[in-house]
Amino acid sequence: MTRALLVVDVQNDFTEGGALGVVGGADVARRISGLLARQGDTYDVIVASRDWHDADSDNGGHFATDEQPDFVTTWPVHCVAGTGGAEYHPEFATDSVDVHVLKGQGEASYSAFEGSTEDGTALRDVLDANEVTDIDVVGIATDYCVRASALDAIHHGLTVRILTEFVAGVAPESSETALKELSDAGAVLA
Ligand code: VGL
Repeated sequence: MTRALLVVDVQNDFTEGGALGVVGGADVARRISGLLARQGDTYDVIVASRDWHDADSDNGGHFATDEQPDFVTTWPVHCVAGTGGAEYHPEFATDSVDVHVLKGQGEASYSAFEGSTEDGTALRDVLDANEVTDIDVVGIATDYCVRASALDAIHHGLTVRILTEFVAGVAPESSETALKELSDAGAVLA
């Protein structure tokens, strides 16, 4: 068994005070740092993803430009590449992260599996090169990017666990629905 940890989008804009701040986001950043300090060495590969949208575009309709965001398919401008909002939350200790993935350049890209490293290697190829069989998924947001990333991990044939103390969602109801859907799809809620 080769186990990876995927930390999804623990970025300033998805935490309290950010453009799309999720309640509990900063707490998740702190908890993940604690997890890494205690158990980081039990993972063979640690990956972190960041939403990394273009500044000069609506990113395929992902940014609400002419109307109010509906917070389901359209969103306030967030995580624009190179801005403070797109940086990792300062309380997410990234020193043990082996692989950094960027996603969402010109498109929504909820899943980290749509992302790639700075040298253009797709996340799935990083995991395959490391012969990863199992993946734990944590981060923000439970009901959007964590959900989409974990579903893609299952579709990629990985054994998936969602560490539910280390996720935060946009809304309680859709987060609960997402966890149920992930469980039904074969993920273990740990
Ligand atoms: C996300 C809403 C919009 C996420 C990204 O990271 O879950 N949510 N864009």
